[in-house]
Amino acid sequence: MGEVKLIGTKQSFPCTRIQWALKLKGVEYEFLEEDLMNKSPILVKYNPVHKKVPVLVHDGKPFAESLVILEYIDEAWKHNPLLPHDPSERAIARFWAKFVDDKVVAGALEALKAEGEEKEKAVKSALESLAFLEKQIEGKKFFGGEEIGYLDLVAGWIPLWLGVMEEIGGMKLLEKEMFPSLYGWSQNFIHIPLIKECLPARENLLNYFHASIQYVRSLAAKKT
Ligand SMILES: N[C@@H](CCC(=O)N[C@@H](CS)C(=O)NCC(=O)O)C(=O)O
Repeated sequence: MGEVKLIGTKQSFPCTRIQWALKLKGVEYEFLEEDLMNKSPILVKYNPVHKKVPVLVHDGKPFAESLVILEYIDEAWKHNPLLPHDPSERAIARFWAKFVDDKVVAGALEALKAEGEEKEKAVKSALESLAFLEKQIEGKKFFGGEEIGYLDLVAGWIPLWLGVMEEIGGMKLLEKEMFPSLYGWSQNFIHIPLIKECLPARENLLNYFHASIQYVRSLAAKKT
């Protein structure tokens, strides 16, 4: 199995994706908590391009970018597969994973940051992206079917992180009436013990997002 270390932070959902994958595979790992305000030499050494978490270090070899790391984990430890077996289904899962990061995460962050008229536009756009995801989970227990799979881990930030973004941003995105399937999935997912045990405390996340949004707004105010 080899030595496995995960460089990350508890508040980061890309890092939580990796913790979930390692736990689903039953892989023992050491969690190296990173201070993103004062990045460690080991983070800079292992992810010199982006200097971001998560970084998975397996037998001394570093891997960055959470979607890439999830695929690595799935190939390095083949039991309890995360991605579907069929090549076309694998490609489709990858497509939606990229959509989650490029459109759903980015859209929710835009809506969180925006103010005034811009907020209305950003919320509308985030809702359009969520509507596409709703279609993907309709009639299914998990995105992966009967078992938790790759796309569930990628979308797994929605139940907790999106709720925190909604609270800080004074907006509602995941409406039960508008997105019944996605809402149902998120309630089910967050209560699975293995999923729950890797989640950060909601209070800590609220403080983290609150501080981040104030910082972003103070930078924007300085520019104007
Ligand atoms: N696309 C990357 C995103 C990683 C990312 O944005 N990590 C954040 C924490 S959630 C980070 O390390 N930020 C530090 C920085 O931007 O300097 C992934 O999926 O791994």
